[in-house]
Amino acid sequence: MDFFSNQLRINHMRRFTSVHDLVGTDQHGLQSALSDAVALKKDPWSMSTLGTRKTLGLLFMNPSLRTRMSTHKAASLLGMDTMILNAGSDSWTLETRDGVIMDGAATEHIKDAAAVMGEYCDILGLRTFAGLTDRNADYEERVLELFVRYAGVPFISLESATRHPLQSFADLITIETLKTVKRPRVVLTWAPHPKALPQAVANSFVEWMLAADVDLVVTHPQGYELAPSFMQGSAFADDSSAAVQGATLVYDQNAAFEGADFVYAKNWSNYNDYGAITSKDMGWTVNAGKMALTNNARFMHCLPVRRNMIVTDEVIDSPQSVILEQAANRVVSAQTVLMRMLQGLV
Ligand code: SN0
Repeated sequence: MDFFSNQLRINHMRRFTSVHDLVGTDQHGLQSALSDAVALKKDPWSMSTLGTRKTLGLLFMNPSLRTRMSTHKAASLLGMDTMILNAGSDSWTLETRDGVIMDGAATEHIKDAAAVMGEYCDILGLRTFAGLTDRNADYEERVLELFVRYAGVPFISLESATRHPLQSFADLITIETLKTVKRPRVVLTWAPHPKALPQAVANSFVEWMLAADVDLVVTHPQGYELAPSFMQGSAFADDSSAAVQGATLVYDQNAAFEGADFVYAKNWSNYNDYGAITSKDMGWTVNAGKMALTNNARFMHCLPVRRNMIVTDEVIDSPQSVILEQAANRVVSAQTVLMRMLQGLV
């Protein structure tokens, strides 16, 4: 079943939910977005009046450190005001299922919250993690789509069930600014974790890397295969003639690391046995021995990270680790997206 075909394109509200929303059909689109990002990184205050008298509203259904602070900061750099709500703690508990009888704990429907926030704000953002129980609901992005439909203003994803586009854009900016070869070998490796995590960061990283000028290799234990539409680069692609080369899957982590210029570690739970953890094999932890197989690769992780589970202290605290550059570039990616939205380009 193709979860991506019709469902999500019905809703044409201006939005940033995946790489396709930034790049459109223009094959130079990504390069031009990257140029904007590099210019803003160099001169962060260059557009400081673009967002004057505009308000950004951010609704968090799940915890956040980087997304909350970097998006707020990005808006400030553009002269925008920001209002942030944490659902369930400093606002009402929200119902996200459409059409249910609200006789339980949830006080307000997300449709009403979105519509009201849209009255107060010029751009709205939402964070909503995958539930990891109903794959259809997650991969159809039911919560995000409901919110977008009722928001009535341009929308920016702060991580949804299947993607984390602001993170992936920051990751791409990091790779572009640090690469020493034109087309680097980028390896996304699964690593062990005590809890079931969504596939969003991994899906999204694959999606952005396939749109960029890199060789992408994905490595994970058997059973951790990502959704075929992401691995093939066809998720969301409207035009099936736009053949994108997919990611290369290598089950042997050591073989995958050979010659790598960037190693990106991330845990995710099963897509096929949806939400299951079928391995916690510490043999997959990124350590110095594995990094020695690479082409002096930079180590990347989106954070938060479980140290000495995903990666050893030795590697994450080494000069090869670029986790802080990635986190810093979260401001740049958010600022670029907000700038383009204010300019009417997204
Ligand atoms: C989230 C995820 O999607 O994997 C957010 C990453 C930006 N990560 C977690 O929820 C980590 C939780 C944990 O227990 O380590």
